[in-house]
Amino acid sequence: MERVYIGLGSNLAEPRAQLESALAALDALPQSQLAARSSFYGSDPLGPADQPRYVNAVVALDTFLEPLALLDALQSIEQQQGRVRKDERWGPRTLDLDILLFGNRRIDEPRLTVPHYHMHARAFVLYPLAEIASSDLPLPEGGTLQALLDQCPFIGLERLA
Ligand code: PH2
Ligand code: MG
Ligand code: MG
Repeated sequence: MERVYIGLGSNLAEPRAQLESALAALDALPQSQLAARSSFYGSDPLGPADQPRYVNAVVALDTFLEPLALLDALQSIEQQQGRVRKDERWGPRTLDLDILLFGNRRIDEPRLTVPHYHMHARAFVLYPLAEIASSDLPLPEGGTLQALLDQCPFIGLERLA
């Protein structure tokens, strides 16, 4: 079994409700156990500025699924929640589920790169992650979560009640 961290994001069609249903769907995944969830955070959009603010969160999932099987399951949850894939990079979406870390593995496949691109400098990933992971959490490429937090100011982020 491996500990996987998954980032959740939404900025369309009632983002908080999108995240709540995603949590229920993650909890129902086969061969997997939802171990922890962060608070929800409001965040300024990264990418095109003419889109609504996001709601973001991070969960810890303990799973026996292999990475690509988990990716398939996450993409099917995204689709069930009305995700339409467009060409626009970093455009608005009803639900985005990103595999951030998969145990201590590095994965470099056409469909999946782990650790997730850019997670190292995104406040809306690192601060929720820090709520549910130890600050000593080792990263596959060396260093710890704390070292990333030290380089990443808490800007454009708001912890939601
Ligand atoms: N996701 C993106 C693009 N921009 N901005 C915020 N604040 N939060 C996100 O989850 C996000 C984003 C593409 O996945
Ligand atoms: Mg994303
Ligand atoms: Mg994604």
